[in-house]
Amino acid sequence: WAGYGYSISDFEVWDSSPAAPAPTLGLLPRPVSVLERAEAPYTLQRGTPIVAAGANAAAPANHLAGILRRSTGYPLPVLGSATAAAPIVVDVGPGKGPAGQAAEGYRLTVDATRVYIGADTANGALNAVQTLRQLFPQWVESRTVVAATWTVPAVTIADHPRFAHRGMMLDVARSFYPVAEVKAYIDAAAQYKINRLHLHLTDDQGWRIAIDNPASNPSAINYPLLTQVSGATAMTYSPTGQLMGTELGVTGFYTKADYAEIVRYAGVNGMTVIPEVDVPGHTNAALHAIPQLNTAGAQPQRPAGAATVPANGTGSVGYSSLDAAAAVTYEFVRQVLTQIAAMTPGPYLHIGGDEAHVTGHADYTAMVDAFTAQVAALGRTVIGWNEYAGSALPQNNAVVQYWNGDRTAVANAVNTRGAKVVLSPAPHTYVPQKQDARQPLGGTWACGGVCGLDRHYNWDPGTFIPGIAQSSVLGVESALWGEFIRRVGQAQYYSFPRLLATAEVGWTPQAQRDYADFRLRLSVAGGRLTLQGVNFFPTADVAWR
Ligand code: TNX
Repeated sequence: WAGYGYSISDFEVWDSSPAAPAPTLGLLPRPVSVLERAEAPYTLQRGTPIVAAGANAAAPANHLAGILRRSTGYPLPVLGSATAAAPIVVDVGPGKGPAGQAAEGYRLTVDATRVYIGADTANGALNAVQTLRQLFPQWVESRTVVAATWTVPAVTIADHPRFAHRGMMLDVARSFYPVAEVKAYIDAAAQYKINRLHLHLTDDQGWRIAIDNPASNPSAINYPLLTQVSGATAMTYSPTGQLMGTELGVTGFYTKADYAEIVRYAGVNGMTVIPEVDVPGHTNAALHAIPQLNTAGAQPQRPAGAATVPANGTGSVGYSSLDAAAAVTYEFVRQVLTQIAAMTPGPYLHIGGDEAHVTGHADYTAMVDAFTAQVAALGRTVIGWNEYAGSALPQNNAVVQYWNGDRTAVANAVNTRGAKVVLSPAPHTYVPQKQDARQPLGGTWACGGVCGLDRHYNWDPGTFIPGIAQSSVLGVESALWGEFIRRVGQAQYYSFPRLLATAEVGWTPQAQRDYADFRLRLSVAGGRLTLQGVNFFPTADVAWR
């Protein structure tokens, strides 16, 4: 056998025992270095405490305790570092993780008497927690208490991610996901070390984030109308013209308190929230809600006598635009970005910029240049879809998210403006594309047919954009567009298991990735996902067991 699960440096301590059938710890994503030792396993006991050593260890230690309590029924108290000889130790501080991997690296060592997690940061320790839970029997994922022997095999793991950005995008604009559903989606993804939650908050069909009236309001815009009017609209048709019948898009919106709760919950799970306000196209919902935006150059034009344009719940794209010539456009976008920045602790604000098909080139550039400058003025890093790559992006302070089209423009933005890149190429990361021909709904444009698990796994983000240094690639992101996807159960059905491919593409060194090996590990994940209630698609590409 081919040294499955081992790194080269481990071979010196590996004896020459005969071939064994497909040994697998089933770890997803595959860690950089795993040494499975032929020793007695660790067994969790009812009386075991978890020790949090270091100020930043409490959160990951509590997260671990929360995961283990649910199925074991053990109390698993989390203690301060006074009792450092305890069997489970979460040790966070400088130099505790693997050398040179301070941001997210971790060590995980298990022997018969002890589980040790060492990391420089809380996020590193959280990554170790997600690995450790996968080493327990699958019943650890049960939502009710199970009588089991809770063993963990003796291992030595040293691990860190290939890319800092391992994201997932949820389109809450076409069809809304209430906070509880977002949390369920976070839970399912966080276990695979997905660490960015990109919320597509606004589009033609709906506006999902509450904005208050500011003290200074030159155009007297009634900002709460955004959600009062356009929180009540959503998709009505699929883009292929199939009537959605009872599955109309879900309406709703996040209050500022809801959004804060999503940010908090994401943070507990190691995820940074990236809010997107899509401008200058994809803005019918804003034009429908706010009369002042309906100036002469805005698209579509409001009917004679009407204050705003009608709601449009179809899936057509590229028909709406803000007006580059109207001062109110810039006042509005600045106010929205300012309020969203104030409730977003993460460093990024996403301004969309995609598919502005009715916006003239000069108008598009004028608006995007202004909006990217507004984000920079708010002290944040702007992200936009790759259509905006040719704009005057803030120097060394912009991210291009590639989905389709011209890769040369992305390379130019990197090489002339110091931009970074997040990769969401449609054939490799778009989950509303069909993953199996039997799926009744789903796009086929990205792959000329099915975009199966293999397409999501077999690509290299490091070489995808020719002519840029790999260090310019922040990472990868799965994109869930919502034209025909309703509720978290369907979202999971389209995302899983392909999101696990993206998770591994973003985490594991290219040279250690292998599709057959991935499918083997994935085959044992189905039981865990089932116990968690994650509605994954049982693709025929995997021999589920
Ligand atoms: C293109 S990808 C869009 C979205 C659609 C998606 C799928 C991108 C930046 N824009 O508006 O939802 O295709 O139809």
